[in-house]
Amino acid sequence: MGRTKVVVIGAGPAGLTVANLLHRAGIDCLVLERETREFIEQRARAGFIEEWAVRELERHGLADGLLRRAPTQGSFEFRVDGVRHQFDYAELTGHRHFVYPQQELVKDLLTGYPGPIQFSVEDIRLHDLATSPSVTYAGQRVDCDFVAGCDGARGICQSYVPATITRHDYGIGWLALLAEAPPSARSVVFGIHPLGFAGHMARTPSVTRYYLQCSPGDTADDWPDDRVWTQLRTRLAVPGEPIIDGPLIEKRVLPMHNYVLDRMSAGRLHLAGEAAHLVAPIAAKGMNLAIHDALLLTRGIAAWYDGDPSTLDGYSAACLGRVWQYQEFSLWLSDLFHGSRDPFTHQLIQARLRRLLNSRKAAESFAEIYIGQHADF
Ligand code: RFL
Repeated sequence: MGRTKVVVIGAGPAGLTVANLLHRAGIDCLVLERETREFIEQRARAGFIEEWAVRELERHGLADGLLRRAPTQGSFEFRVDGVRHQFDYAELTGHRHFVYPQQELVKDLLTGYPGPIQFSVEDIRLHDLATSPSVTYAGQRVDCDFVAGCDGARGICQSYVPATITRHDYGIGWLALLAEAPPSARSVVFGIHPLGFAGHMARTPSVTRYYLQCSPGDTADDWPDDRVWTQLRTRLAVPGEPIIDGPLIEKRVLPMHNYVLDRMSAGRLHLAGEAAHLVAPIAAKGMNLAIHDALLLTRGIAAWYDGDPSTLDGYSAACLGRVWQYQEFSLWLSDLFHGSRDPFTHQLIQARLRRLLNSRKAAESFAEIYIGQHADF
């Protein structure tokens, strides 16, 4: 039996940010992760981090690798009917995205965290969450003041919070691809096409992420490499900008759906990141939200130890405000990306794009949420 102040469950972006921030605040914690260290250091997912999140990580000394190695991007391109429409959100907001593979951030956060962490931990159970929590696993028991439930969409912590879950299913799939090939364009590209959406996002100088809208029931076997590259070349086609192909090192179908719990806390258990809310990667928001939760949670726990429980009491509401903003934006963007198969909605999309591209006010409003706003932490 042992004791620590906070047990953090899950070593993804949410859990590792919480652990690092707690450690820097002088609050002991223990991190328990189901997978091996090698596995989580290789798990490729996100790549686009909003500038406010980077500045917050920087403020806590957690962004050295990111600032040294991540290029920034301040514009993207819509491609519709073979025409490129550039959208310069850095010019509108003064802020840019940092392009940094999620597994690199995870590696940096693991390296920066000098506290205890255990990998390959199975069968975690939580007890007495109302007043004096403890966590058991593999015949061990750890008592603590708080549990930070950061174990993602397939974790166990969510089941301990008696919350109502609201869900949305987009009714489509995205074939998520990673190609060992340099980016084919200088920025993110959103291809809006009657055959379905296609996306292009740089990850590193030699790896590029692509997405293809597909049926939600498709499997990777339905998408042989030839079909992938033909569809990407068709849906992203513009004169003079060829798609550079290469070996596909990831190919999997993501069902596009969202969910949000209406509360993120139960007694001394507080959820953060995808344990509490999932947003499909349409607007590249999930990891940004995980970092946002982690910042708010550690602020609340630090205030509690300083004798102020009210910050932690307001934790759920503070997180869910941004979560719902990003959910709404994701749905708005989904309508823009996925409606072109139908001729009527294709015309509506053209009208929406004209407004976005020709009205500075409409563009500013879009840009503000696309890059995300800084909050006070
Ligand atoms: P994670 O990253 O899933 O981490 C949870 C951790 O908990 C562990 N775990 C357990 N540990 C102990 N006991 C258990 N019972 C456990 N069950 C699970 C897991 O092994 C894991 O290590 O959740 P977290 O920290 O909330 O972070 C969320 C982000 O990973 C996610 O939102 C992003 O990847 C979403 N996302 C993107 N977000 C962005 O902000 N920008 C992007 O550009 C972006 N691109 C993406 C994405 C997600 C994608 N996929 C795969 C859905 C691109 C893709 C393709």
